[in-house]
Amino acid sequence: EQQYDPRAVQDKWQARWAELEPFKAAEGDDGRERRYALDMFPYPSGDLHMGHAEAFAIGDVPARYWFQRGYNVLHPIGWDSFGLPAENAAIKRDSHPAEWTYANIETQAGSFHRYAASFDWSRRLHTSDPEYYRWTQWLFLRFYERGLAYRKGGQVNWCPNDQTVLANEQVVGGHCERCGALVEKRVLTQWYFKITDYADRLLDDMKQLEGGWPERVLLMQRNWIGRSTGADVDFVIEGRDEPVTVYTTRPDTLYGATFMVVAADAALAEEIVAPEQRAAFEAYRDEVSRESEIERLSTEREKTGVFLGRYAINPVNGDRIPIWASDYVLAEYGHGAIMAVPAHDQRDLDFALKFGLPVRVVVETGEPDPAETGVATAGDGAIVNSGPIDGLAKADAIARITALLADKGLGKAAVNFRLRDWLVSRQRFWGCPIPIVHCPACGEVPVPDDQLPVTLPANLRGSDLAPKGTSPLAAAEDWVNVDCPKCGGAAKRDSDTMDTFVDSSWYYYRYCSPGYEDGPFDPEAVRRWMPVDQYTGGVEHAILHLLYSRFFTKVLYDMGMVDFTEPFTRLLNQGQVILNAKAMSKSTGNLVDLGEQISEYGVDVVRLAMLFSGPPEDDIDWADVSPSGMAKFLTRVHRIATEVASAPGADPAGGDTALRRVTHRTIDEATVLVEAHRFNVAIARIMTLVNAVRKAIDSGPGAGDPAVREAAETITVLLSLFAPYTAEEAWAVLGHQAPVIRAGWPAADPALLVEESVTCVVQIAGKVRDRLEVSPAIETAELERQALSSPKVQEALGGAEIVKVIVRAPKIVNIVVR
Ligand code: ANZ
Ligand code: ZN
Repeated sequence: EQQYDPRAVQDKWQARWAELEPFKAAEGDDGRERRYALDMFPYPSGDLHMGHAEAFAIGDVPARYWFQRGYNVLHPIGWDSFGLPAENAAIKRDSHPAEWTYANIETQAGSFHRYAASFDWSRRLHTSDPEYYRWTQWLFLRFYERGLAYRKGGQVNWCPNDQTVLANEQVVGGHCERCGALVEKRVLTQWYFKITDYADRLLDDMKQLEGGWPERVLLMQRNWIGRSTGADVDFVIEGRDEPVTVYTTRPDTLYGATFMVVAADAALAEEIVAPEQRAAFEAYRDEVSRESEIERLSTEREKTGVFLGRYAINPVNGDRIPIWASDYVLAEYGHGAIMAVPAHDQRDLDFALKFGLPVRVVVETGEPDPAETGVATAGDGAIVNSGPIDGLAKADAIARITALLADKGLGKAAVNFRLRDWLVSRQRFWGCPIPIVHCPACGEVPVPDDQLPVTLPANLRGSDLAPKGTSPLAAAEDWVNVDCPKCGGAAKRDSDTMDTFVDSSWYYYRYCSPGYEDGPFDPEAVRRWMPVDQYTGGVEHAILHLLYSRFFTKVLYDMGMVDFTEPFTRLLNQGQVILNAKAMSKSTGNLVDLGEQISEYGVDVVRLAMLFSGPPEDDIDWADVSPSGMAKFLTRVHRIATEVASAPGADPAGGDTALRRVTHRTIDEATVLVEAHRFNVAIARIMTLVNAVRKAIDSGPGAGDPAVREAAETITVLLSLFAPYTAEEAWAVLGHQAPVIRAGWPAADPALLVEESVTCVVQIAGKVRDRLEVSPAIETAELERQALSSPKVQEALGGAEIVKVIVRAPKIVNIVVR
């Protein structure tokens, strides 16, 4: 007998699929149910690695399951092909970023084919293609018209290594998300998308995602948006006409406000500082400008600050309180100034104790005096030392004081968000050009739609692209100088490019109607396919990409272009592939090479090992997986198919009922498990069925038994989701002409799902009239129904009047007649 080698069958089936195109989505409506399975599209950095292999194996299962069920499935692929690595490679190799990018895309596409990904290749897109980014620019202009894309000057995050600005979302722990450099602050004029206009809806619409998205992703988004409720309170400043507004979540503690703190880098501090304190203030402010936001918000660090030499009046008790500047208050949050309540806020207390400022308790929590212990009391308790609100509990006190302030015109209820507008301009070359022209006479002028796309110049390469702090496009004279679209005068193109997260915020719409010429997508096609039923990708996108995509979708909804408000119904975040507990990443290198694994074991073994190792959300330690165990399993499956195929035909009426029960229970459970994304358990069930078949062949009715064939075919179809090449091969061995992808999904026979049965005796007036085979778990009402509808019972009753039915499930039914 020949040994089964999973590698030997790959090319044959690959060619067959290429010919049949079984993964092509059907246009139009053919009456079938539709499903959209989406994988986060890759960045073309070199060839596919183990992380891709895992993510795409996981994403392939629901898609193949839906194909198998006969649904019309959209399972597309494309590339997120703008971005810095291409540009850095081009600088190093003295080439154009497109060369590196498109070469890598071809390599990855070849690997995806080999890896048996069930993609509809006809919808392939690349975000760096002019026919794609034409529509990214078109969307930018629609945002611009709606006031959702705007330019403003201000402090921004600057990566000194990549020489470009970064969005807040791209700063992780004070470092550049991409290169790890310590992020600096710079004051620059940049483009922003007004995502803050959508903060409430981004939060509220999460209700639609509960149950479909991982709880932790929803939590991360909720925290990132960071809605807080409280009040704005106006403080009069001595010697200044305008009062200063502070935002507080605890207006109930207003009587305990003993000083005020202004962000050291806020314009207000600069404006109000008294002359004698100016030198000290400026020295301090310069220090602060070098700190990261993380450092500033740290509760561990010793507090620093400087007195501004000015006083404010507490609006409820008239106290004259000093105004300080410090780094622990952020210029960009709330109003950039706070009322400090040291007794009940730890940071305020640390500051008060450091600088000898008064501490006044206004909530009686029963805890020791904060001024003594250095621990602020944040618990609930009755309000004290607070005039008209004394004795009230927190919620009542907040309501009361807010109303009082509102009456006097000194404040109002307020909501604040942590979310900031999305900084979208980048000073780099390999991105989507911003379609705006700056004209000395007309100002910002949008490039007319019929002049899109504004394409990148092809003649810049190598050192032309080296980071210099301004976009390399600004130096491309023949590109940047244009006539103003409005007045025809000499003008300049905006030379920044868009954050690549703009490109990826809408690619899944383009898949619905690739090549559509009249807009970014055909609204009809989007109505048919969207929202995405299943989105698979890494949890590293829990905030950035998913939040931006949700934002885009809401804007498209407001533009009347789509009729739903959330793009992704269900989200699955796969774990990482690690080795000996070390993550494989850019810094540690790819510890296991995907290409080598595939050459050694074959695609099916690698896929199966990935999927069998644990729940898809968990990390896979490649040191713990057993490719050889998977190879043995596939060999067993193949051997069963061979034996069944060559067995002499047996009596078709025969059939091992015990085996049939196992088969149908496996179908039933595998269906539920696949839908619940418990792929590893589904595979374990298939393995159990394989064992049962082996036993039936060796020491049961033998390979010719119809129940054995049924089981072998079931194994093959179920396995096609996880090890598609082997499944096709086994299916052909079993004698089928059409591929297994066309075999449909098996249906479990409910009669065979009954665990085991017990005999129930049905008596009429004490005499046994029938015996029923029922499930041991049968419910009383169902058993009564079955007993009464039994023909034998009906006959014995012969029209007699039933007085009572006594049911002792599952064993006895007693019918009392008159
Ligand atoms: C007085 C107070 C008393 C406060 C108390 C808290 C506790 P969230 O929940 O994050 O919105 N705050 C306001 N603006 C700030 C800024 N720009 N930088 C740093 N801190 C700021 O936090 C709101 C609370 O954080 C506000 O409520 C304010 O301190 C502070 F027992 O006001 B609170
Ligand atoms: Zn002009």
